[in-house]
Amino acid sequence: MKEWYDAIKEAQSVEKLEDIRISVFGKKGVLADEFAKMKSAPDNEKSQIAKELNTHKNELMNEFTAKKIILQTEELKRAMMAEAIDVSLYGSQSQAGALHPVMQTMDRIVEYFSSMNFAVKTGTMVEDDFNNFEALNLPKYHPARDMQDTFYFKDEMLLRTHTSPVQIRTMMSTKPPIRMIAPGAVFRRDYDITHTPMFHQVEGLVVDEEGKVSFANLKYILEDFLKYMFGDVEVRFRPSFFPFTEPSAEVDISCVFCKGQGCRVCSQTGWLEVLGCGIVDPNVFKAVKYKNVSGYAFGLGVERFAMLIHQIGDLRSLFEGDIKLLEQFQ
Ligand code: 2U9
Repeated sequence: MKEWYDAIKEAQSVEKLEDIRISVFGKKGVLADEFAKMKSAPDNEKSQIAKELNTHKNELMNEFTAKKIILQTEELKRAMMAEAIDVSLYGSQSQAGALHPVMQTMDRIVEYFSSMNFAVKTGTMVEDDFNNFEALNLPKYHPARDMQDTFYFKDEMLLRTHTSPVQIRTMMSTKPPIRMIAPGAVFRRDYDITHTPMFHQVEGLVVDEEGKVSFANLKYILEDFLKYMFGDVEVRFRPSFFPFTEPSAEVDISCVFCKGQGCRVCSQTGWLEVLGCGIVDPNVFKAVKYKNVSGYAFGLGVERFAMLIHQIGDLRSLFEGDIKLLEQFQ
């Protein structure tokens, strides 16, 4: 029997102890075996053997119970240590997101025009030929359509090349006066360091009774807006052409990098082109059945503004999802 006392004493785990219990106390265990053997012992020895076996049975059971408590306590302690949480450790950090620099710029532009009482209107990115081209004095086969090649669906549906369809739809559904901007994503078949197939525009339109809206009004608001966006810059208007405005102008600011002295960014001219604008062409009003009105309109590319504000060299870098670049503008 001694070896079983030793076995219990030396058991290292509850599992091992359980094996020992089965070997000693089980139906086919050592004690059962010894009691069976006793039956064939001489009668006068039986009671002595039974007494000894019962003593072993009780003592082994005591040893077993005590050892089991010790092993269970140790195992519990080990498990608790393994699961312990070090509250002094840093947690896994989740990074707070931020608005993309293009959206930050867009918000600032919208903020200016909202403060000047312009309503903010949006539309759909998939448009039809009439609202995107025809109504804007860009009939089929007009050469100016080449500059706004886009992605076409069937049934004359396409990805809008500018946000102008929002102004067309607004005029088709509301009477003048109109004072609105249309911010949003637009699409063109373009790809180089200053053009991406998707970019963002903010366009503006003001329409009122004939004679109430002038180029002077347009000039005032755009100069004020550009000073709001870029600080103390010079602003100049250059005659230009757009199918939907007549007369038309392109608007430049003095170069924000060299203060007009001439540098690589402004191609030594001292000026940066930032906007297009003009007096709304009568053909546009004809298309939306507006009579006896006049209006001005303007358009700008938000990415170009973001690049000039943040001094970003390659437009495409804004769309690469590069966290290191984006983190700089939080
Ligand atoms: C209506 C009538 C007229 C919107 C205008 C521009 C001039 C212009 C460019 C700026 C940079 C496009 O994103 S860009 O490449 N836009 O120069 N946009 S006038 O004229 C309108 C719009 C709607 C009904």
